[in-house]
Amino acid sequence: MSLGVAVIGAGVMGSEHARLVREETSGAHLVAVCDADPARAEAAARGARVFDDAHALIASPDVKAVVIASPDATHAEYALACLAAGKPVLCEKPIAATAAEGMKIVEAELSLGRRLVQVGFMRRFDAAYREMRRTLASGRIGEAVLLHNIHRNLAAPDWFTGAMTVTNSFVHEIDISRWLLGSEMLSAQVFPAGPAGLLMIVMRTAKDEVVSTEVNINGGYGYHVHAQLVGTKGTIEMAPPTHTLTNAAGEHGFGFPRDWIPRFAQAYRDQMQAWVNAAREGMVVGASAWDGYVTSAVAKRIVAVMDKGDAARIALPEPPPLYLGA
Ligand code: ISE
Repeated sequence: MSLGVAVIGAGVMGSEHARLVREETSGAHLVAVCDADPARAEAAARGARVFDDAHALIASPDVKAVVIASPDATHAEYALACLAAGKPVLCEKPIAATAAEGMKIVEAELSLGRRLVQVGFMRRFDAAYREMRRTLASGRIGEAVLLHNIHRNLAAPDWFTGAMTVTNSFVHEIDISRWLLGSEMLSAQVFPAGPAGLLMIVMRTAKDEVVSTEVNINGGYGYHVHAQLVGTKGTIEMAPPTHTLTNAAGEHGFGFPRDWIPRFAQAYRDQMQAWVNAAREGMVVGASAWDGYVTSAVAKRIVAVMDKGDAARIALPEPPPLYLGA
């Protein structure tokens, strides 16, 4: 039976998730969209029901699974309500505005005795990152030593505060670096560079790998994500994520999109299909609530030192058995 999916939040990501459910996902249909702005909700719903109260949407009997794409500060409240209703959730990153709220979601799953939350770390579904992980596992480039990440946005909106560079953008590198290397982060140091919005963050893992990341929320030319993994016997890095190269105006090359949706279009599609397939089987794939909590806990330590230039030690609790092997 087709899964009735509802989307909370009809901004850039919520509208895209609603479109994916409507047009590009098999085994699911869009039943409702909720947003404080009714016009935005109507536009994303395209005939599905519209709510202005997320709790009423979660309680609705035809809503069998929920995508949370509302502002970061509301994620935990809605994820906890979905868990209380026993409904599977695809929650946009970050899982919560604080690590403590992220832990509440973990605790709610522990008391239910099962996992219902997938966090929308869509890079885990990206073909390039997947190939880098497979290549490392094959032994072809030896043991991992270094991971260099670049994460540039075109321009940050006014409401994007300093800490959000870490809690909203850099959380992607925290998650994907843990996933690629299979290591937890032990320490981090932040080197602010140039004008506001550019951070160089260097982390060391429990296996002594070094992860360097340029997070630049005002890169000025487009959306650009790159990674290069250095091993003891070779390296693997992303090739330009385009299918074509253009010759025009005396130049040869490819363009950068304005935001992450075109760059990660297939990853978002695959993430949605994988979530729906798993939810229909009563399972969860992708990043777990524990992964979401860990990224927020690491982000919190980084935010605490980012203005001081100190190195932060990162101490994480052991994962509960529910999350082992997840
Ligand atoms: C945005 O919210 C996203 O999730 C994008 O994937 C990320 O690259 C961007 O920096 C964030 O602001």
